[in-house]
Amino acid sequence: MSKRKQSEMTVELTQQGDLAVLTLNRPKALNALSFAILKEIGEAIDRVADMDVRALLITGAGDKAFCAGADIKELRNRSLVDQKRGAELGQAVFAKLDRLQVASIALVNGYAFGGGSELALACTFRLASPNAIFGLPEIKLGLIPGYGGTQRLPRLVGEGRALEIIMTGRNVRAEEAAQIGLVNAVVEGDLMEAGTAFAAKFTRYSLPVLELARRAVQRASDMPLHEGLEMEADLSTLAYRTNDAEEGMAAFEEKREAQFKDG
Ligand code: DAK
Repeated sequence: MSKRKQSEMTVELTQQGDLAVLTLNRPKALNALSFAILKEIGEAIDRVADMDVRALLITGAGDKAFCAGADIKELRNRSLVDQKRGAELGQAVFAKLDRLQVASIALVNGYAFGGGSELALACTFRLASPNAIFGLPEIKLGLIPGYGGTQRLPRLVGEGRALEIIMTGRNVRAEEAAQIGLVNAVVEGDLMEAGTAFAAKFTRYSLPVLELARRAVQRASDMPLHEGLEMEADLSTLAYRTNDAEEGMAAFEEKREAQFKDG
């Protein structure tokens, strides 16, 4: 836990039922990511690892923005060494989401620009409100994305689309984001409720087995097919060794609902 008082925190972490909810709470600056906030996000993700939860929801306070990106005011007049460290900090914080034992869902309510889009891209899933607008506008500032956008966007939407979005810096509205696979769904109404319902579609399954599925899929684009298949054989065998696999298959035969125990 940070030494800062909870009241001074710009990142809030709460538990709602079996979900952790991380809220970026700096609405006056459209939840822009200062380096202090990045560190708080990292600390909060570390705390999620110790919580008894089955998924993490990430959202932005206010009705205008998920997150308007890196704090541009902070990016100026820094040495190259500091800039590199800054990029590595953002990358390392967002990469914590990959290693978290539970899946993460970005609830994108409004603008998700630059680092905000990159945070959403680092989540396992993305849900968007109809007014959500994504973009990697770094090129307009004379920059390129530094918190994982050049790596995660092409993996999700393909190289051609990613290059076009990054090199033009254009906005991608919710509807298009869904068409190109940048978001899993556009949802009307309360985004938190939609996120909770989305999580409920998978959180009743075995947590360690869900984690194995995430690992296998996430690493697919990092390796040649034959290596990926080898990894899949290993991870699927690991899943087979769990008590939950035994229970799942027994429940099928006995025509009853499986009672998974996360083991
Ligand atoms: N940083 C700091 N303040 C921001 C901000 C941001 N990214 N976005 C908005 N704000 C602040 C505004 O300055 C304004 O503050 P006040 O002037 O009231 O004090 C307040 O939030 C409300 O914003 P607006 O008045 O502009 O609101 P509008 O509705 O008119 O416009 C907008 C909303 C989202 C279209 C607009 O605010 C906007 O264009 N914001 C900037 C979007 C953006 O360009 N984001 C940054 C992308 S670059 C790195 C390398 C690269 C990067 C990071 C690190 N390293 C090597 C370390 C790049 C990262 C990025 O994210």
